[in-house]
Amino acid sequence: MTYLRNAVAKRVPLRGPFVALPTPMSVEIVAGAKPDFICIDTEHSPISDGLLTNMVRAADLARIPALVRVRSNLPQNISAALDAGACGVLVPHVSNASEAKAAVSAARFAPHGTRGAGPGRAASYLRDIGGSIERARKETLVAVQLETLQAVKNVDEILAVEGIDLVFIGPGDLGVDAAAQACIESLDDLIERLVSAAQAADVPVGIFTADRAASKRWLARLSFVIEGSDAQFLTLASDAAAAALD
Ligand code: 3PY
Repeated sequence: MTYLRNAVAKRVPLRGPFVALPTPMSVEIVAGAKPDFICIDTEHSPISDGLLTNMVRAADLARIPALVRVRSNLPQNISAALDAGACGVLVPHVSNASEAKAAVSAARFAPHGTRGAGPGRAASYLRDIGGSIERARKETLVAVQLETLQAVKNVDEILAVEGIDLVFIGPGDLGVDAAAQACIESLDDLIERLVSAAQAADVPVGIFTADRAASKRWLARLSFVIEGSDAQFLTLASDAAAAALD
């Protein structure tokens, strides 16, 4: 059976949006367009853990894999997403090997990590603890987000961390960090360095873009793109509707 981690490993081209609006309705609306996956964004939204569970439930009903961008690289954020039934986590702001190892450890059960075996939704509430652990060992996707100059500097050591399924480039934050540190290298060059390093290490690599044309270009080179967000789609549609009334 194909599951998201497997598709990422096989470099199947995958595209899907962030879902940041804190409601399962938004998952249902976005899922109706049949993306390959959605990424529920708890880093930049007021999505509580309880609400997150209902959003994952809505994605399950629509048969769309739900990845969760966790609030931060803390074990409790990572296990909350996975215990809710997410198929994987995207961990923001990973800048060196020890942060990457911490993300992998929190997301994987022993012997590959330290995730606690909570009999929550992912384990059918006590009915399937063993089965859910076996499934998680096979299917849980661990993606780390590279979005700082430190991550560019340390990319090879991050790529060497065992258990990382995907490195994901955040051009927005990388651009902010580069500007703040008066980096003389262009954002495009920094991104290219990350892409080349990941490809040389044979680790799947993805990127965020809010632009459809850029998304098509990236999908021709990388196999994983997060395209915009539900909030962005609503903004664009609201502005277009307002302009049509002018
Ligand atoms: C970035 O571009 O930095 C992101 O985090 C995408 O949301």
